[in-house]
Amino acid sequence: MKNTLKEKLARGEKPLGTFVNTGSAAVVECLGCTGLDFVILDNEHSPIETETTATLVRAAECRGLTPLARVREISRPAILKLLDVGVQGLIIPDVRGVEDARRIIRYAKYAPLGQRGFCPSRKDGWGPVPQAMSYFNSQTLLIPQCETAEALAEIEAITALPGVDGIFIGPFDLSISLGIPGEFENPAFRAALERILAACRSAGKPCLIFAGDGTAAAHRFSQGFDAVAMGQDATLLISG
Ligand code: 3PY
Ligand code: MG
Repeated sequence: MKNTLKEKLARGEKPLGTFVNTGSAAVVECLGCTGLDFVILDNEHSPIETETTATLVRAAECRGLTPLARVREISRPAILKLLDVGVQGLIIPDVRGVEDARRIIRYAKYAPLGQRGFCPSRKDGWGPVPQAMSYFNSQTLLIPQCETAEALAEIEAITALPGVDGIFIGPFDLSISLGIPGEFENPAFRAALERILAACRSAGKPCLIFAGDGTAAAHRFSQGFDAVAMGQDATLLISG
């Protein structure tokens, strides 16, 4: 299936999405009716596991939402199972540097970029043989998070890696890791964001970020971020 989020990013369309923590297919389908561009099915900070993710992917697809997933950890099975149920991109938390990024590429991209294992599965209609490998390499958005001081220190090397398709900034964890929890206007935090944006620009890759609400999302777009994940389905329900 074609990755419409990837196309929108390439056209500079500033896509907007949200995290999904409820695990509800009905909620995902309703989000698709709002005109959002993508959802991130959160396998890190919510009870959602791979089996539920497969159901939510179906719900997203039926309403034209691009389904991404945030993986629970950097491991071969965690990454492989999410990709095989048909998510169109992975957000990878807690990256600690360029070696972690290389490991992610190894697990998530087929040869020659990486060493992803192949098996007919939901993503390919349980059909095609490995000739589809280069197609999936091109369609799968692999997006490490920059949310640790260690990743920030190596962000230029991470963004330059072939196989890394963009960076997603986690403001909460990044500020905690920098010793300034929640201080999003602190000069050190602002400088970190500028450094990550500059690294993405020079690698020609999109820079995505989390924002708590619509006002914060508009602010991030005006600062030049390419896509924003605004809140989560649960917070949107509460504020609604
Ligand atoms: C963070 O702010 O740390 C995130 O990962 C956002 O989801
Ligand atoms: Mg985080």
